[in-house]
Amino acid sequence: MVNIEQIASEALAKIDGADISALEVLRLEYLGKSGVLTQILKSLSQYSTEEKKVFGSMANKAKSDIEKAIENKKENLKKAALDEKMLKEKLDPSPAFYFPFSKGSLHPILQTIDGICCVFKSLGFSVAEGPEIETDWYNFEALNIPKDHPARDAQDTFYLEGMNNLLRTHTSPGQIHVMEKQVPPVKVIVPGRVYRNEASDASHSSTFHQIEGLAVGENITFADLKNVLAQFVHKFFGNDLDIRFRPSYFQFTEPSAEVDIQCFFCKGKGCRVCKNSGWIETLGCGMVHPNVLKAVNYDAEKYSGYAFGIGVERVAMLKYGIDDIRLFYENDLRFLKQF
Ligand code: 2U9
Repeated sequence: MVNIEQIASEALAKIDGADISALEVLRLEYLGKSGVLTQILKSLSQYSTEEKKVFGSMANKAKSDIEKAIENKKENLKKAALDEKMLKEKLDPSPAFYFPFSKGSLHPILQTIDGICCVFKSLGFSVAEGPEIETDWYNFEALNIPKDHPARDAQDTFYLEGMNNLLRTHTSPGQIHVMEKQVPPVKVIVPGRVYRNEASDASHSSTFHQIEGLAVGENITFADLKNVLAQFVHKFFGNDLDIRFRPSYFQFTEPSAEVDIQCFFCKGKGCRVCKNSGWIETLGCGMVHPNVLKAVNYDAEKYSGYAFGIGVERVAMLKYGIDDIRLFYENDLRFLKQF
């Protein structure tokens, strides 16, 4: 009888060093129809019962050891091949690898709105939004701009069917909605898109953006307004800049003022940006007109408040040195990619 144990150990050594195609050859050599072990098992019939028992169990063990070794080796080879492939192709499962487009960015107007809102939030204001289509009452009447008043000329807008609905000319109606729902104290800013019926040029557009602020409560004075606007200017434009208030006129505030900040390009010396005045006109403000408080059923004897309005495009143009407002709305990627 051949040495079955030796045959098995030779087979296991060959299996250990084989590649995937050599494994199949070895399987046929040992376990195939005319394979070494198949022949041994077939030849058992010529032996005595006692010998059959001994050789039979040795041959069956060798057969099962070789089968298992071939299966294990096959699995190991497959895993090693996959590892090598991953390493070669440098598979990177991060999204950037599978998404080969460049990242976009927020529009400069939105970036400016976010920056301004962030400062006012740090000063205790909450942020609210209102609809762009308003009624005549919310956009004009409640803000002390009655029908046929000449102040409506400066805020001509786009009227919808029936003339009662219109595109809002300022975000102030947003504050009216807030006051209707809330008792004082109120401290809110309303950012958003507004509309005016006017021809566009380098500094005017029929669609633009505002951020308006409002604080109403007991004992609120012009000093509170000056304080909050000075803090805004210092936090947003620069710590060392002077501000000045000039008397002005708005229907919804009394008294009213325009706020100039010292030119941040020339620090007040005079340059092309500030037209040699040393000052840049930046926002409007005032104490809320009692008629506005009455329109939302607030007690105008008990409560007072201040309000202010900021033109977002104007701030963005100053901040980024943009000289034509129309660039914001053309969606030209050569312009937008700079932000
Ligand atoms: C309520 C009452 C009063 C908001 C105010 C201004 C002054 C102002 C302009 C700035 C640049 C408009 O975009 S702009 O052209 N705004 O000067 N806005 S006071 O006053 C309010 C708001 C809401 C209930």
